[in-house]
Amino acid sequence: MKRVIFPGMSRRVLSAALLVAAIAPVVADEPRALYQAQCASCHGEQRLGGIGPALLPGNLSRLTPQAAEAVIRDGRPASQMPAFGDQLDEADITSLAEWIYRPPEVEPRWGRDEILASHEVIHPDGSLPDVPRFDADPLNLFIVVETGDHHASLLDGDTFERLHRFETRYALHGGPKFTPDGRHVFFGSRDGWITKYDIYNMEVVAEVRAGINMRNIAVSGDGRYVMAANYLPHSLVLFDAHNLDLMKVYPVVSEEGESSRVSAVYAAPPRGSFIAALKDLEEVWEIPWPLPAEPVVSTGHMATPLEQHRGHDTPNFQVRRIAVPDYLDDFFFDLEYDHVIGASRGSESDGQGGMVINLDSGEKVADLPLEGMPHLGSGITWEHEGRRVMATPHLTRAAVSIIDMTDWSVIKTLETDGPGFFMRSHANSPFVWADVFFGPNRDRVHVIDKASLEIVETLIPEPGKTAAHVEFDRHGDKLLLSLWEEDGAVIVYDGDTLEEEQRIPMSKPSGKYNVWNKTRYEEGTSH
Ligand code: DHE
Repeated sequence: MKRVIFPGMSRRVLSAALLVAAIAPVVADEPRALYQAQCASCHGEQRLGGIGPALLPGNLSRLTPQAAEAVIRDGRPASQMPAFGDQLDEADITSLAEWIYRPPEVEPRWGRDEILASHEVIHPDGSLPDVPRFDADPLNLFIVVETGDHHASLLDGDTFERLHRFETRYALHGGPKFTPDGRHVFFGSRDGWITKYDIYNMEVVAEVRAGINMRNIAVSGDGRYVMAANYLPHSLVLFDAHNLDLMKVYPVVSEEGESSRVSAVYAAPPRGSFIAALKDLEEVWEIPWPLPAEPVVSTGHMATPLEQHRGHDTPNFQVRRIAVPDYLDDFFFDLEYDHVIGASRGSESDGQGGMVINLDSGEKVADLPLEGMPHLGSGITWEHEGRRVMATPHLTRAAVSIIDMTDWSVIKTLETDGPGFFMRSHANSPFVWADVFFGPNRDRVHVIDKASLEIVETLIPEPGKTAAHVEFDRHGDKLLLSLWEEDGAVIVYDGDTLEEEQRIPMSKPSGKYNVWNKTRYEEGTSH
């Protein structure tokens, strides 16, 4: 058996892998040693997850052992799971697949007590000054997540000066979420940590660990609550956003007692609720937060109490179960949050399409022919010839699909230079930016004209280097694109001329998040 070095693996992870390998010399027929040598650096020594998901029987219910062998052999598209077929023989692959279905020696636990014990308030809410310690427009700042050395940078969105750079928890995933005033931002890490950062004072103010293997977090439209979605344990966890005090742990279990991982949780401000995508149950969960007495005006779609509707009478913080016809673990919402467009992935029936569910009635209103794993979470919308359209990239198909949201028909399929991960625009921009994240053309970015629905330009900022994920400034004038490499950069472009203006060195920058766009739920960005 040969030893594997993961492509693109950071030095920190690599040294962890080598350390594990050094401690546990590999004996070919011993699955524990094989696992430690090949898998532990990403999936955790105890199989509790890391950069990769937890590998325990309770988290593999949608994967047959044969499919697990195929993933080990061939890798998993659209994830960081590489193919081991060249390094491991069939006996090793079978042995590893069997190992991950064995019950753990000690059942992992992360409940109330563990969450409370992890909680740290560094600067209690209200104890730091209320005025920014910088001159920049506080609504035109960018947060840039740097996954190479686990840092984040705060950029002035007008001058692109770096105001602060600070260490984050290991392997942040999902977008950081802002309070509606744009003063605080919350980060979620794959290993379960939630960090609250005070942008005005450029300080981490509170932290808590919500789970062992977490997916993402959401912040309520009024900025008062934070919800975390976990793969391990199977839970949603609610916190008071002020100091990250624990409010409630929701075990995610069906009425028949079957438990489920949570793929992700989203805030739906017009509905006044959190919406959770469940990985192992054919249900969507909606959990309302208390509606404010006064209208909240800071998000684009939350103007008056009249516009706030729930379409149901579920009490605050109680779960409303919405039964759906399939597993739905990747979501996109219409602007009003009346409908969720969902797609199933992570099972053998991967990526055959999507469906549209009315969140009030729970009824399926349309099927969407979107084979090739649409990445709905990256979808964006705009007005086209008097109709609202949405566009989504595909994780396993070189295409961008454009859908008319009035009748849910696919009106255009654009051929791209490879499967993409992220798309972005801004209401003030005539263009949509779509990256080519996978394959030999991962150094390319397509620019699509919103009026003609055609690719009008393909940029190659740095040949051979992955170019991905765009975010506009608050005005839609300039945008940032990541050179997604260890010695990477964010590149500032002019949104109209498409000319490069400057490069800011960064360590494998992934997502970039503009305060205005996020707090206003700008139509061209993720929410
Ligand atoms: Fe993500 C967001 C799921 C792999 C980088 N990713 C999201 C969200 C979901 C999701 C549900 C939206 C949550 C949110 O923002 O609150 N991602 C998944 C997967 O299921 C998948 C395919 C497999 C997995 O390992 O989890 C996956 N994601 C990746 C990566 O491999 C990426 C490229 C690198 C990384 O850091 O893990 C990656 N995902 C991101 C980023 C966002 C994200 C940067 C936020 C995008 C945004 O602009 O809002």
